[in-house]
Amino acid sequence: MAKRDILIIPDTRLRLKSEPVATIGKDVRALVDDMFETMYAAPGIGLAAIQIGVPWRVVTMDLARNDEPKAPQVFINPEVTWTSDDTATYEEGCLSIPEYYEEVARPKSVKVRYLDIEGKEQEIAADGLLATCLQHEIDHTNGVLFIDYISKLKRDMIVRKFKKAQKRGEPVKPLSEDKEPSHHIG
Ligand code: K1U
Ligand code: ZN
Repeated sequence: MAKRDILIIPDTRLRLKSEPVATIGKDVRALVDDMFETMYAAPGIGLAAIQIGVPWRVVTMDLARNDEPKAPQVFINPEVTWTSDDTATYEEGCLSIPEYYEEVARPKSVKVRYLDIEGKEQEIAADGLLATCLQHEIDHTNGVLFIDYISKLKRDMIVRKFKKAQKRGEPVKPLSEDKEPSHHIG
């Protein structure tokens, strides 16, 4: 098991459409182990393989609270098969866009078909945080980021800040700590 580096925007690999997994062998199981180690260390509640640079349709997740036992979940080739008409808004974060949180409205309930780690086809009906997190992670497998659902003005501002920080080799400060008036977003 190894903790891997998480890609940060504007890394163009985050915009790739990941490939379906054909066979769940040793390589996929090793990838899943590395994804859990990386996700728990971050810490995060979900991770898509492309976030560690692997363009395969593999997602890990653990929505257990700190006071609950670990509840690791793996979704291979996950596909949304149904979405509710009603939406729910959740303040989302992303390990590839550290320190930024924005409210995103998505279908409140979804059904997702996927393969489990044994290669068995499963379908899950999800709502609440599970539905939000599944949609966020499936978006990653399609090269979509949660900032694609916010205004272009805010998105451009965020991407610009990360590009600037990357050039300077600096970490990015949360927008709330950024005192330059021209960077205010609201
Ligand atoms: O995919 C990712 O970038 C992981 C992301 C998942 C996610 C969070 C919120 C809404 C939708 C999807 C994260 O895990 S961000 C970190 C986070 O939410 C968190 C971290 C530690 C404890 C609790 C939450
Ligand atoms: Zn994310």
